[in-house]
Amino acid sequence: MATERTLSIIKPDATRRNLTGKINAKFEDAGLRIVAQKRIHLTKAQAGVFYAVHAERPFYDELCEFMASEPVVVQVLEGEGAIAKNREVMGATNPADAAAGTIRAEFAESVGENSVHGSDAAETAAVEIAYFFSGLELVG
Ligand code: YYY
Ligand code: MG
Repeated sequence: MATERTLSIIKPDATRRNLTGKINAKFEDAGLRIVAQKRIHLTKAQAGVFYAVHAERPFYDELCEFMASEPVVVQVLEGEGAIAKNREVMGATNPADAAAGTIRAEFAESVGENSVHGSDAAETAAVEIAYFFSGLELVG
């Protein structure tokens, strides 16, 4: 399997509870390397562009409000099969369905406030990384 990069976001429910370090430890324990990271406070409009794929879904407005409610930590994770590995470490979207030991099982508060985002495919990872980072900020 090839070395990949994926876009991760530690969401407002997790930054609010000061869980950045605990979540980063989960990534590192799984062999994912943080090659870029910054703490930012998204506007609702910026969150809306990021989640544009969900624009027609009933939860879209609430999702964008939530993502702009407090700071987030955006990061690029690198490793063998990083996209799938990160999804595995994150756990299912709904924490009630997330496997034991995953970030969402341990930390997520609800399906909406579920602590982390991770890209779902190589194409989306490339677009999402470029949304937040310039090439110079990726330090592998
Ligand atoms: O990729 P992932 O975050 O696991 O789930 P998506 O289906 O892409 O949905 C993005 C985001 O939207 C999810 O993390 C929470 C929110 N959401 C929601 O609030 N209610 C749903 N029924 C589904 C998703
Ligand atoms: Mg998704």
